[in-house]
Amino acid sequence: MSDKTYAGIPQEYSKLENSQVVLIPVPYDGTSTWQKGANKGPEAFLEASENMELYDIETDSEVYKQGIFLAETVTEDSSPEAMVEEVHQTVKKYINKKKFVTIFGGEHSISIGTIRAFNECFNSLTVLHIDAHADLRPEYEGTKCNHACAVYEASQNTNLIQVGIRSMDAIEKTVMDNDKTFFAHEMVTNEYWVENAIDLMTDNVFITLDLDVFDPSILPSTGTPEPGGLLWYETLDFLKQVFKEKNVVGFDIVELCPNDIDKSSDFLAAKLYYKMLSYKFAENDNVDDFEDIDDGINVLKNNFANFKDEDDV
Ligand SMILES: [Mn+2]
Repeated sequence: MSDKTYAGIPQEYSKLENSQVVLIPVPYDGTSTWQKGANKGPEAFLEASENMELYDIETDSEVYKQGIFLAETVTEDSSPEAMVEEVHQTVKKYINKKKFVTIFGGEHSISIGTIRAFNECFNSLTVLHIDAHADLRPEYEGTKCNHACAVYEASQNTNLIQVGIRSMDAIEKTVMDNDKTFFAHEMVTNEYWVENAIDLMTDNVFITLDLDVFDPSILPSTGTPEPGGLLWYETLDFLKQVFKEKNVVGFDIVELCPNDIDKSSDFLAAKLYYKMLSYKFAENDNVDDFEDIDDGINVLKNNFANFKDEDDV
């Protein structure tokens, strides 16, 4: 066991028993079709996190004090199916310990396992899929566990809402629910897309965020960059609103494909992760945006209000 902690936080905030948050690295890159390198994502993300300020100005909080446990890395890569099953079981293990579980990839196929675990543990789950790509193929290159199929299963058995989409195959139209899809080219002119998307969500929300949803001008280090993506503050405003109005039960962030020359994407990913935790556990009700939010502990209790008992699973 290494004594490495998330972001170099003190040991007292990094032990499992003291931690509300669990972070599971999954450096899997077995099915990517173009640029390889998402296997190096978790390492680059963790390195950038160590060089980040741990006080969040906006929420006036230090969310690491809720405790963030860096779990063992999921290394299973003998097949896409075996990897998905290992992710599924690992995530479920920590959800059942009543932790707020977060996962950092790796390519997007890992989310088939993360979503399966959350969907088994929480009632009426909404999956908020934030991505440039629709990822709705039932099967691709001989497997249902390809990154191009990341949310097909979720489209069949959860309330799937897709945001930022700007690349897909015609065949995916047969699976896609247009009423629950927010295309990037429409979001540009629809000032109500945030409210519209939130109105479609049930209370329990799992977020799967593919970093290629961001515009390549602010996040170039990803396997399949697409022009016309989201920018930093509009994304944060949306996420903040979702965390405020819904019971976000966990999230994953995928497809960081780092390179040696430009580290800015690694830092964006690190900051994004920390921002999402800060929104989840925001305690300071002096901040206007959070005046309706209970303190962090109540938020977490609420998190499990709709938790299925293990016997129900
Ligand atoms: Mn994508």
